[in-house]
Amino acid sequence: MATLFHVPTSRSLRVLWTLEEIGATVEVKSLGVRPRLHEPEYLAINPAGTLPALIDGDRTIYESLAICEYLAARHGSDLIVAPDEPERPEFVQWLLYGEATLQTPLSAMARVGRIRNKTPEMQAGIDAVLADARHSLSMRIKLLEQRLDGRDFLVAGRMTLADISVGYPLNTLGKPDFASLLGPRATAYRERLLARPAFQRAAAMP
Ligand SMILES: N[C@@H](CCC(=O)N[C@@H](CS)C(=O)NCC(=O)O)C(=O)O
Repeated sequence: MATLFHVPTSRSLRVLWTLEEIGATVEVKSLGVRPRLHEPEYLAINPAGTLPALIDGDRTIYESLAICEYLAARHGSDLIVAPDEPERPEFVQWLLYGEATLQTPLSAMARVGRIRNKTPEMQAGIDAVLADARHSLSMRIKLLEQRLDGRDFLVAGRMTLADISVGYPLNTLGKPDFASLLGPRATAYRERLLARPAFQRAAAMP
């Protein structure tokens, strides 16, 4: 059985959510802490120190969405929009949008938020990064808001990995600081995704 390396609230949530949607299981190894600096055993598996990683036999996969795609394909799941379906290009676009475009300003905010022992000059720089990231995020959410006009899901009229990809940063956007960035469609979409039993079960994994 494949093994997933997981930290609650990390991007391994996407993988657990995918598994719950499919009704499939893997062995889950919960590391409990940020592994990058503290877990030599994990660094031997993934020298980049990022989560998640999946080991399946002699294969290791590191990117959360590559792992989701790998597992969904192996189970023949319609969470993947197949190459011969009309909305395949939109599927790939939104699959990448969740990580490469929506998540990046959030990651920048989290990264500068971890800086300790700040001087006033550093704080001014951090505030500038935070303001810039927030502005990017607000612009990037506008495209999502537009896409959701008349749609319950992002592509193909059904739940796909694109929704799981975008659902991960949307989950973070529940914090009060961010509520004003989401328009009415993105707010309702976020609530629909997070209410899915598969998401609820995945998010409850320790
Ligand atoms: N694009 C990668 C990003 C992986 C990533 O940055 N994961 C975070 C946790 S959500 C992490 O491991 N951060 C630790 C670090 O930045 O060193 C993916 O989707 O798997």
